[in-house]
Amino acid sequence: MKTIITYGTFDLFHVGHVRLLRRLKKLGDRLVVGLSTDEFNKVKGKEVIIPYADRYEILMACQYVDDVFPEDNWQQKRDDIIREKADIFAIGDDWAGKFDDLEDIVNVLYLPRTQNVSTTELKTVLRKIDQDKIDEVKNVASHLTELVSKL
Ligand code: C2G
Repeated sequence: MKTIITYGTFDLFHVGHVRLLRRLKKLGDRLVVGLSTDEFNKVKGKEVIIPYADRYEILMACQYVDDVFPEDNWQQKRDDIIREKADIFAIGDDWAGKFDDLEDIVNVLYLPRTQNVSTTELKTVLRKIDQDKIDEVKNVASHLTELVSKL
């Protein structure tokens, strides 16, 4: 039984996350994910949209994921790897080199990220949609005000 372990926030679950999890599952038999808690995301400096309970449920529904546990600090990886008997620690290459210190107990891999999609970009698009809607409502309101003033 070859176990793969990875970590992340997985906010606004998107195709970049799916492709990474699919690739990770292909490396072994069992994939376990350390999911960053809402509190730990504050430590990571990340503003999350989707709360931990929902991000947990979404990941557990993913066919590539066998188990999810909370990631609430930077130091827990070594203990997690030993508890889960992980053979491979893998994560996107935006973290290249950051976890090489774990090489004494696990095979560390950095995989290419999926280009042109990220939670940050999705948030920007969502904000833009909001702003467009606000502008549209403002235009309608000013048009109505103009019409009423002519009555
Ligand atoms: N990812 C990807 N392609 C993207 C976006 C993300 O391959 N377009 C990968 C990331 O490289 C990471 C995983 O999907 O391996 C989860 O991404 P994030 O939720 O952004 O993870 P991050 O906040 O980097 O958390 O202790 C490690 C951290 O918890 C990692």
